[in-house]
Amino acid sequence: MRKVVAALGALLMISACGGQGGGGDQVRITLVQGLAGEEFYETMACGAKAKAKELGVTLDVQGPQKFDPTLQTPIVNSVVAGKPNAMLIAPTDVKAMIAPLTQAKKQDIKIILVDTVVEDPSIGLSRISTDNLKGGAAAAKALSEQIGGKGKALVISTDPGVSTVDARIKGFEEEIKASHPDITYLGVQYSHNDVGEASKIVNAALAKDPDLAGVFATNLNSATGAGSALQQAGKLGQVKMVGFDAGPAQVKQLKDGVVQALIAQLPGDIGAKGVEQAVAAVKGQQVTPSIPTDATIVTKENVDQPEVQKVLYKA
Ligand code: T6T
Repeated sequence: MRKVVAALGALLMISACGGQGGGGDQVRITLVQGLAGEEFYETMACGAKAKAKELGVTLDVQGPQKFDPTLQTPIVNSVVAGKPNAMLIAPTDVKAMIAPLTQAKKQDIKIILVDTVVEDPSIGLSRISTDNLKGGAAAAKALSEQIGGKGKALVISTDPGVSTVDARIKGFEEEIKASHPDITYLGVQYSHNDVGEASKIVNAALAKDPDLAGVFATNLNSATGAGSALQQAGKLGQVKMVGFDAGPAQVKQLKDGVVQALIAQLPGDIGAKGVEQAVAAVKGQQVTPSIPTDATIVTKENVDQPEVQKVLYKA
């Protein structure tokens, strides 16, 4: 019975954003997510599927169970073996994913980078992502505003070597250094994209620095874990938080006063634009090397506005 319910759940998830993209069988594209089942990448998959359907191409979506290059590499290898015309991928590490993607390139699979990138700029005909450096700076400004421009601030990220969150940290640090002299920056700690680990980091930070004023969490899981630690420690109000991403758990934390600002990306647009670029590359048409997508600062005050509701991630 449980199996039937699980199978039904899987079917419902697929139909929630219009089913697998498809129709024509001329162009075959695979999207390799950074992490399967996570709201950012599922919203990206929805955007990609809708665009694939519109353009009459076939889209298959795969992703690892953890944001981890050792799990993403075998997926890329098996996608390459199936020889799709194009691959949209969010590489989980700037270095480790270069070798498997080089193999894909050698097979003439058109590679489009969605969200994250690798250090080798020759990989990826097009790169579509948020301006994460700018997003990190925006997070610093928002956090500074919340803590009155002074006090101790901590950053919680996933792992070094992930291009997006590394850029967010850089943007945050540069902004604090340049314009917020009374903020004491405590540095960055890594949660390995694990909610429980992010909570532990915040608990330890509170024990060491009971006067902690602010936290910037660079992505979904870091923010979920950091926020629940602040809530459980009874620190709401004293410690202010800004988080990247806007999944259902983050929006709840915003409404509950756990986090004061969210930076919402446009994962659906990233997926859709990725498919457009992939199709153009396969058809030998002009491809745009770099496409920045927008980010929106979501607060308790604007979260219910219709244009802000549109940028919140799908469950
Ligand atoms: O923040 C997104 C994504 O942009 C990043 O590359 C990895 O984490 C997320 O998927 C959210 O968890």
